[in-house]
This record gives sequence, C-alpha cells and structure tokens, in this order.
Amino acid sequence: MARIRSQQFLDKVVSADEAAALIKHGDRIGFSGFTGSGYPKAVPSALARRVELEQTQGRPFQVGVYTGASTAPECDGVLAAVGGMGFRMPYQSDPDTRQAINAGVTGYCDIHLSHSGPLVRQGFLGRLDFALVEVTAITADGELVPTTSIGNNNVWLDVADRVILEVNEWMSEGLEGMHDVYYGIELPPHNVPIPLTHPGGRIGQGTLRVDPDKVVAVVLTNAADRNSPFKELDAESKTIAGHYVDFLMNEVKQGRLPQSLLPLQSGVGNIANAVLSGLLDSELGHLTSYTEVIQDGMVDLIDAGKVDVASATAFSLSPQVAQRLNAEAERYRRHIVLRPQEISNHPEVIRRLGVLACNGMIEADIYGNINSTHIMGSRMQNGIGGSGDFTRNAYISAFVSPSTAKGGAISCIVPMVSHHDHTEHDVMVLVTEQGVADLRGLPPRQRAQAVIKVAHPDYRPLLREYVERAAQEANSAHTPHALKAALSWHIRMLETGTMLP
Ligand code: 0RQ
Repeated sequence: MARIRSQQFLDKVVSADEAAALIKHGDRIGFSGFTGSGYPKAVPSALARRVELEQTQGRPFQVGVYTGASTAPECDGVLAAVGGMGFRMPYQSDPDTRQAINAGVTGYCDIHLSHSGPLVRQGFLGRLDFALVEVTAITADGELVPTTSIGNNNVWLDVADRVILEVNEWMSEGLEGMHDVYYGIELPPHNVPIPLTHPGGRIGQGTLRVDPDKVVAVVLTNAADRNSPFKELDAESKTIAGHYVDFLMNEVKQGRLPQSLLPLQSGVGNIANAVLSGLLDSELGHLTSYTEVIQDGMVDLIDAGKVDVASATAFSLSPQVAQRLNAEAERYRRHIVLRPQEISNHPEVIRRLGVLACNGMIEADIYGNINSTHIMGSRMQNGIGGSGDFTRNAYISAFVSPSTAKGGAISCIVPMVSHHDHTEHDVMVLVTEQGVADLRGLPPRQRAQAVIKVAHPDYRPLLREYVERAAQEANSAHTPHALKAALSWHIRMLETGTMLP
C-alpha cells in the first residue's frame, strides 16, 4: 500500500475480480503494455474468467483490446484463449491472439504504432470505455509513476471514460525519473512542432496525469514482466549483424555518417539484438539510440560505455537483464528516457534526428519491397508495429533477415512479395548473411541485381531466371514482372512444402 501515496486512491483499492466486474460486453479498453512490459498483470485474467462464466451461461462477452504493442500470455493470451477479444489493435505477438486473429474470431486492425494513439484521440475508433493501466506508484498529488513501458498510456488515461489502475510493487521505484511524458500534442490545426532535438532531450514531465474522478478501481499486484529470454546468438545472426556494422563503418569512412553515427533504431527479435551485440565489438563509441524498445543488447552497450543515451517507449528484456535494471534503475535513469509512443515513433522527430532504422522482415522482393507481417500472403504473424514509422522516415532504412527460412525450404528473397508493408521507395538497404544490398539511388533493374546477390545461392539462379523472363514478358517496362510467375514460389511452397522446384 506504500506505493499509493494518496488517500483518494487508497479508498479505491479493490480485488482484480471486483475491478473486472465493472467491465461490460462490448466495452473498448485501452490496456497498458508494450513488447511484454508494463501490461496489467491481474485484471485481464479476472476478466477472462468472467468471459468464460458469461459464455457458459449463454451470454456473449467480448471486449475491444487497444494496447501500446504486444503484451504477454497473462494479458493478450488469457483473453484470446477464451475468445474474449472481439477487436485488437495495434500490434501483438502472442500465439493465442495470432490464432484468434487468423481464425477471424478477433478483428485485428494492424496500424502503425505512431497512428494508434492519435486515431483514438481523434475519435475515429469511437469512445474508449476504460483505460486499464499498470503503474509503479501513485504520488501524493495523484500523478502516476509509469512502469517499464509507457506506450499509449497517456492517451488512454486522457480519453477513456473510466480508469482502472494496477499498482505493481515488482516495478522498481528507481524507475521514477526515467520517464518523459510530453503533453504538448494537440489535434490539428492546433498542433505545434515537438521540441525534441536530441535523443536524450526532456520536454515533458516524469509522471502521467489522470483525472481522479475517472478512477473507479485500484488493484495491487506484485508480478514480473513477461521478459522472455533471447535465443543464444547463432553464427548466422552474428554474420548478419557483422555485415550491418561493416556497412555503418563504411558510411563513416565515406564521410556520410559521423564517428558516433546517428541515433540507432533497432526492431524486435533476435537479429536486432544481434546487431546491438555486433556494435559492442566495434570501435564505435558515444552512440545514441532513438528507438521504441530497449532490448538486452542496448543495456549491454550502455554498460560498456558505448551508448551515451537511449530513448524508447519500453523495455523488452531477458529475466537476467530485467533484474539488473530493477536493481540499478537509478543508474540506468541517467542513460535511458522512456516516452509515450506517439513521441518515440513520431515521424517528425525520427526525420529530424536522422535515425538509422534497422528492422526484421518476413520477405523482400527483387525490387526491395518488404513484407513484415504476413506468412504466404495471408497469415498474420505479428503486425507492422513501428517498422513503418521508422522505415519511412529514417536517414538510412535497413532490413535484416536470414536469406532463407524453415531450413532452406523458403527463400526470404522472392520475385514478388506476397504482402506489402514497406515499398521499394522507403527501403534503402537489405542485409542477409550473404551480404549487404545498398539500394540507394538505384533504378529497379539495378536494384534487382543488387538484391539477388544477397539471396541464398540455392535461389540465385532461380531469381536470375525470373528476372530474365520478366524482362522478356514486360520488356518495355520500368519494373518488369512476369505476373503469372510472380507468386509461383509461394504457390509451390503451399503445394509442395518448399519453394525449390
Ligand atoms: O517461424 O515462429 O514458426 O519459428 O517467421 O521469424 O526468424 O523468428 O524472426 O523473430 O526476427 O521476426 C518480421 C516477424 C521477424 C519481426 C518479424 C518465419 C520463421 C519463424 C519468425 P516460427 P524469426 P524474428 C519495432 C519494429 C514487424 C514489426 C517490427 C516483426 C517466424 O521482425 O514482427 O519490425 N516485424 N517492429 O520461420 C514464411 C518467410 C519467413 C517465415 C521467417 N519468408 N516465409 N515464414 N519466417 N521468414 C518493434 C515493434 O514494433 C514493437
């Protein structure tokens, strides 16, 4: 109870079940949570029990779930498992949620993370019935100390009709002072420039605001974030990371980047984490980061004195590194700023700072179009997340991936992507274990030649064959495609289990 320093909020403490009982079928709820951190730990499970009970009594019960990004099994997972999620946005990576989305049980609106809060603020998605937000503490004057993520919490708290708070005692009180919550965003035509000119800049306040009259329940918890461990870095990830770091070093050598680079953005997943580890072994220093997720690799770079300051909206750490952060939050606070995602992912700021974006992909095509989201053109994997926010506005936009998947049965470089997330106009660099394709300034036919060089050797002759056929069938065309063959690799995969003939 010591975390709740205001009597007004102490009076509202209830159990998770009592809080969940306030929610009705059809309600739209803005959850806290971003890449497995700072999501509510108790009320979602209580809500899932309620959903099951209502459903066994023959009454439908589904809610709309709005978050920052992915959450965890105890949040997304429990609700999806009982079919309790009618609507979901903007990003997820949970197996049960993925299944519910692909089965059509959950309507999924896969939008850019930077658009998600503003769309709700603008009223395009209707009213928000509840904000369900985890916090570290409630101050004596009723402000909220954020946790290991901020995400869209500021928006949900501002916009929602009613607010349920979870105060999680597992969160280190040392987090207080790490956050920078900017309250200067207005709707057009009243918007003004965001006055952020450095990744470590502070332009807001340390706490989240909430109207105490809207708070209908406060629940106490003590539970760790999801914090799933990263895979051991394999040789392939290290090779990909090495190629990307070499590319950056060459940019420095050519005088196109300063010695301390420009702010780094790195996407989710193991390869992105490997890239950060690759930087650890490089001679680069005084680096900065303007990204959305701080992974283990970034914390290691801070510890090694390689990164001066990192800005993000959330952590996504392994259990060991989460413990380190929790134990030494006061020290990390000097090097880390957590912001709302409408600032961490804001196109204006990303463009101004000149961010170096590096994200994973499902597949790329010969012209450099990218599919980040759909398996074989149809099955949702996770979502576009922040990859579009950063790719479209980066100083240099890169995608990193092994050249094949599923033991070589799938080529991640294909004639035509089966779903488009990032177009050739936004994609500057492609990196696989085979090398780097620098596509900047290249017209389509030359892009194809550069991209084929980073495809797996097993697939290169097939790609060359395709390019020749496309040139014959569409010989007076700017971007030649042989339309009948363009998706034949995917069709072959679905029919035979491999893209190889
Ligand atoms: O399948 O799960 O069955 O093993 O796709 O692939 O290799 O584990 O890659 O974890 O780095 O994720 C694009 C999904 C890559 C991620 C994506 C199969 C593969 C595996 C996952 P299994 P890996 P990663 C900021 C940036 C969008 C959001 C984003 C992502 C599974 O990077 O979600 O960038 N990006 N946000 O076997 C069929 C292919 C395949 C394939 C891989 N070509 N065809 N299956 N797989 N390539 C952060 C946020 O936004 C929060």
